[in-house]
Amino acid sequence: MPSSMMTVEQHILEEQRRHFPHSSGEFSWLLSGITYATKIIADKVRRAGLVDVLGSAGVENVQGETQQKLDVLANQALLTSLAGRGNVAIMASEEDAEPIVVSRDRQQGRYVVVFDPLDGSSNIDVNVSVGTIFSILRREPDPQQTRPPLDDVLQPGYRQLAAGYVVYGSSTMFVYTSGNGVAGFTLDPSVGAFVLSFERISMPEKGSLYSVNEANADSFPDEYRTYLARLRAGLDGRVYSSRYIGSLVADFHRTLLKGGIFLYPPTKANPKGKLRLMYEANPIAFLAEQAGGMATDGTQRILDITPTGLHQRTPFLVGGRAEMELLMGMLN
Ligand code: P6P
Repeated sequence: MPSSMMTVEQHILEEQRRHFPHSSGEFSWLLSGITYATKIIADKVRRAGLVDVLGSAGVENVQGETQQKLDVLANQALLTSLAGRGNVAIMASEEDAEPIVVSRDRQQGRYVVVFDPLDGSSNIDVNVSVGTIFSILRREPDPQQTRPPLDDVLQPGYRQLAAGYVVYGSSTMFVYTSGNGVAGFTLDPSVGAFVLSFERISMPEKGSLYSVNEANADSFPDEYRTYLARLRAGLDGRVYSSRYIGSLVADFHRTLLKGGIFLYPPTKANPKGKLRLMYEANPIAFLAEQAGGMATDGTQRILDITPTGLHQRTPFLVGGRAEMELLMGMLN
């Protein structure tokens, strides 16, 4: 099939046939639950100024952050779509304090899906790119229904079966990995399908951009300030520029395609980092490694961290090999 006609669902099926010849295709069915929900989200994001989805929903989420109306809509779209797939036992969302058990599939459901339904949502009102981030984990059947749902969710990132994001930017793109490289799909509004646009994405080993909220620089540990000064002075003849959107998916998407480094170090306000391990750092780290990059918390590989809480935070450093190896050499 010409790649220009390859949809993400067909790509998943091809991947499964190639790497898991005996799989039942239910993984593709699960992924289509995510793509369906993100098409609903994309439609609302694209028309945010015309339909009543801008502004605050007037309530706080588990993070203590004011929920935007689109946060609520995006969360509901994913919960409803995934619960109807018939193979998802548990879902965990940035917007909900505890995991959600899909009662009908609690015994036999083989998947856990963890997601940030609308990351960077505070940017919506000013028309800046936002994104959906997801992580898919295996779940052993629990016929006796005795295992606490959180035990199925709190798995280290190296056990992810697949991960990805949708960036609602100048175009809407679905980027994912199932452990065999990273592929990108662009939503074609004329047919309502995500169509293959990047067969295999590789992160450049050396870039010329760094992405960090410089307003926090005074509270970074000294090594980070020294590192950023080193980049500004030039590395191997490359002088670095700074780009920071303030929306993780958009900042990472640029880093994935152009190289360089994204950093959210420990700060005074967030001494353990701001970004969430389970539904921000882990999926992005899986993608970065699959594209040839690296992701750490400053001391260890993100994917090796054993989670202790659904909403735990972590320092997050992700980028091309050259920038990451230099930083890790300065931190350790
Ligand atoms: P700051 C958005 O709120 C978010 O969770 C990420 O998308 C983004 O990378 C980060 O926070 C931005 O945080 O402190 O720089 O505004």
